[in-house]
Amino acid sequence: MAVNLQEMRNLLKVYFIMGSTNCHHDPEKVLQSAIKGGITLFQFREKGAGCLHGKEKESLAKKFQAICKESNIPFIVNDDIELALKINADGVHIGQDDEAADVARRKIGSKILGVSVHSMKEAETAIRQGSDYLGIGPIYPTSTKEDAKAVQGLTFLTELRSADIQIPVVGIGGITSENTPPIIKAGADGVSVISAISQADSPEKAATQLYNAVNRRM
Ligand code: 3NM
Repeated sequence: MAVNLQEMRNLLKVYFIMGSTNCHHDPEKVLQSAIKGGITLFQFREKGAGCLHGKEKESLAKKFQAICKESNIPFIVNDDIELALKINADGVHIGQDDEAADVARRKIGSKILGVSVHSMKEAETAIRQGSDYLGIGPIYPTSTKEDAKAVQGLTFLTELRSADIQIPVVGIGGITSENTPPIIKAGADGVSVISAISQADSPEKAATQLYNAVNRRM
């Protein structure tokens, strides 16, 4: 799935990330509800205590992928390039501790490639090596990612846009619809969330509120 710059920007608006450990309810129902509410992209991120491995992980990935396919929501796999290739996902997202972006790019061809970056140097490398978008965080405090780096607020995002780096960018970490507007104002194309949707009483409503916040309708 090759995407152009504008398509990528639109896909990042409400980027929902989830694995089996992130929700209290049936994860498939949570994903369906989030899609109804207006998420624009989905990432399967199976991490943390009690997460699934092997066949079980692949089986859940395929269930999520089928749900996304029904609604034309691209399906991204976190870290696990082999799984992404095996099930023909639409893309992968990698961090700095994973394979280098150029290696990932060679493996996945024209699929979507996202990279988490925390400095100008990392951003420039990720761009040179062929990433389609950058993830920047944690913008706000988060308890969802155990090994999250220090909260960076909007400093790095602002620096990146001041340097006229135009690659599509999504903010991540502790984001809710209430604290979304400054992130968009600082130049992000969208927001990436786990708990704001996966732990919401109504994932549908939470996704709609995020969509409205990104599009400055609140
Ligand atoms: N990556 P929540 S923060 C997966 O800073 C992830 O790179 C981060 O979860 C980073 O929306 C994070 O519940 C967790 O805060 C996001």
